Amino acid sequence: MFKLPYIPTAEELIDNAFRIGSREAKKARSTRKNRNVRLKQSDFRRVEVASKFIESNLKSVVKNFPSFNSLSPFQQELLNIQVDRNRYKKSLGAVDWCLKKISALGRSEIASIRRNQSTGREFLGRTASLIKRIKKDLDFLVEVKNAMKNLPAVEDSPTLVVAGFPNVGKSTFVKNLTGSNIEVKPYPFTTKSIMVGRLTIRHIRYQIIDSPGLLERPMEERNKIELQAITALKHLADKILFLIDPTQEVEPQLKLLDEITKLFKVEVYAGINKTDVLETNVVIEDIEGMISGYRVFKLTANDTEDCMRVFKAVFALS
Ligand SMILES: Nc1nc2c(ncn2[C@@H]2O[C@H](COP(=O)(O)OP(=O)(O)O)[C@@H](O)[C@H]2O)c(=O)[nH]1
Ligand SMILES: [Mg+2]
Repeated sequence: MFKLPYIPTAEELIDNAFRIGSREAKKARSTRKNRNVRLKQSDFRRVEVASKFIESNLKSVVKNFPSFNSLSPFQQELLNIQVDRNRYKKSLGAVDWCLKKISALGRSEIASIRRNQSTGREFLGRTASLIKRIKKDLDFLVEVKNAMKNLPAVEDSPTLVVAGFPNVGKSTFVKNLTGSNIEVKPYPFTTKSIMVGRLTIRHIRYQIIDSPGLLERPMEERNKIELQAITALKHLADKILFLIDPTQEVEPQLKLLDEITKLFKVEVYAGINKTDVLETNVVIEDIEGMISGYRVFKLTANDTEDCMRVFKAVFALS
């Protein structure tokens, strides 16, 4: 989705710059000119090559890193849950500061070498300590990069977000409909981030989003994983399918259903899942009675045809 620059570690940058500098310095020493000229040439090349190398590596980080503002509002919010946006800006600023410092230092050292006032040895030590000062920033940018790489690629197409408590069958539903390799596990909180599946019906592409499970609790107590689900609901959902697992405690699930309906201004459908494991219809009828304001589907997410029936009904495709 993004082309992200390579981010060297501080050690790597120092090591490589010095290695390339000393290789070029050695080359300059092996000419036939007289000794003083050769030494000066060698000192000159070491500083020139090392500073250019550092400059171009750090420039690539600063120039090629996508700015926060170039991301979609959904991506910005999702990224902001994982990495602090101000720290991200600060880190890029620090890298820019360092590259300018080293570039200026390189230029002044080169001038001193030309005037026989320096051998350029000091340059290496000062450069290393400048780079060490941005070590944490470079490490942090690697974190940002990884978070960016894992941002889901979403399209501007009709989107159903599947929501509900953990372990109610959300991933099973999305996986069976879209064939995506979403993880389904018999324990809660398997889905840790937003997963997008796609489905084409009559030449229209639909997105179905598997969101991490939510629990019924105040927004300020929600963890990072839950906040991602909220973000997906807020930015992406055209419709929400709220799955209910009748084999778990039902009341908190219905509370969450109401909360979600109030929070997001899109149509919310209720799906009573796992109907295959219920021995009687009593529980289902009870639940239906409690959510009479909703359009309710009964389904078995394990059954692909059942999932398709519900999906088509949600988008009024018969
Ligand atoms: N019997 C039965 N089990 C189901 C059904 N849907 C999901 N499951 C099982 O419930 C567990 C949790 O499913 P999963 O899709 O990971 O739930 P999620 O946490 O909401 O994504 C898994 O063991 C699924 O196989 C269903 O319709 N019937
Ligand atoms: Mg899941």
